[in-house]
Amino acid sequence: MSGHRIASDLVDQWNQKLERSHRRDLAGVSGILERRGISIRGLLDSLAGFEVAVPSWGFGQGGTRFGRFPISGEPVTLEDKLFDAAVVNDLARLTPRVSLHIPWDRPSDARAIRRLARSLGLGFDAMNSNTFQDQPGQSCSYKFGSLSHTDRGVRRQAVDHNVECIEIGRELGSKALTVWLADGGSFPGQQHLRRALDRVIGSLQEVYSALPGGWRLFSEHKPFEPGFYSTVVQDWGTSLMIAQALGPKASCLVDLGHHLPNTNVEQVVARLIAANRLGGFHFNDSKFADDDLSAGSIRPYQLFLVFNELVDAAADPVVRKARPRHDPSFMIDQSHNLKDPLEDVMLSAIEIQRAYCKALLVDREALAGHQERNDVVMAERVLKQAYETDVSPLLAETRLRRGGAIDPLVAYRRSGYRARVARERPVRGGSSAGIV
Ligand code: PSV
Ligand code: MN
Repeated sequence: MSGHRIASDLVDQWNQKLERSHRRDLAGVSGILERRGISIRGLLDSLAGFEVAVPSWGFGQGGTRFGRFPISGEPVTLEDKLFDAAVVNDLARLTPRVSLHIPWDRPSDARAIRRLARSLGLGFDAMNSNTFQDQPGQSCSYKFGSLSHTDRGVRRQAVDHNVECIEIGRELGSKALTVWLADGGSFPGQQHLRRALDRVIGSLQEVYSALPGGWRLFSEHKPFEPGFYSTVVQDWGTSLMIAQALGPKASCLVDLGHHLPNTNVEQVVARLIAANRLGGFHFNDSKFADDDLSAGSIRPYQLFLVFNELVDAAADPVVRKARPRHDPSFMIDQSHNLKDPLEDVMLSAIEIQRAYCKALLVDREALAGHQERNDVVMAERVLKQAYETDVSPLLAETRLRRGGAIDPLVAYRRSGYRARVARERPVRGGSSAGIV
């Protein structure tokens, strides 16, 4: 069993070496922020409450349509993935929950997995169903759709699978189901565009009625792929129609990579907040399409602007009064085809936290005033001033206070974790293609 956590005394040792320079850096940024009238204590309190879930499928090496080049020590079992997730959380102290994909991560003994997770300081976030691939032994094929299929039997199978995901999630302590559908078509005429959506809504109503109390259902949109002509849940508008048709436990999930080029994603977020149907996020970044690149690696300003909407909404009395409560879930959904997945999950979580922290620095009163007076330059300057502040020492301080590493990447590399698990875990096949 590859249960190698990184010993906390090693983390402490490395922290001690870095502590003096960290204190100096922290004093520097604290001075700047205090001059702006920002309370460091309030900032650190908000950061202490911020968490992001990690994807179980993000710990294996991803690939492209053309090939996959595995890294040594890739996790093979769900247990392996939990050990990797625990390392990320132990060092960054930011990711205490794991989001599972079924059947990729179907636990053979859910109670034992829940116990193992707890012993590693982890819990479970949203469950993800998978009706975009056929599974061995399955009686119907999803080649022409799942919840939208013309055949009632296929729809039944897809509904049952989603209900099974809820049941597994219930045993694990999860509280949400994320539904992403590959349903759509690659050629005009293939599908009746309106009826396909009617069938998805009908099927999801059955899934919705199986949600236990306190659970939420997230509907995730995506414009294309695998369908290259039409996708049934192609954008936030359709996703919102679905959520509204289902009921208050249903809301929309925004995967940052699931938009056509140049979409104003922060405005999509603002609209979903206005409709009180923003359920959560799949964070990643993209240059061309659904590239699943590391969060903040291509468009860090966009990530900041998304958090700017979230921080603004959290302080808005209208949003605060809304029922069901505005409480979006934060999850990472990435594929790592070149980087060590464990390093990238960890660093991406920190980039997301960085965007949140910078959004907390926005002088909202000043911004509102400039907006009222239509002072475009000053309004933008307020945002830029927050965005350009180096908040790294505040993030490091948050980790340190929670028992994590000042520099988690160096701590991880020095720990020799990857080499240790490489000795234990069998090598997974390399040449075949595969996104995840
Ligand atoms: C689809 O591209 C997606 O974003 C969905 O969230 C899936 O569940 C995930 O990727 C994993 O393939
Ligand atoms: Mn996603």
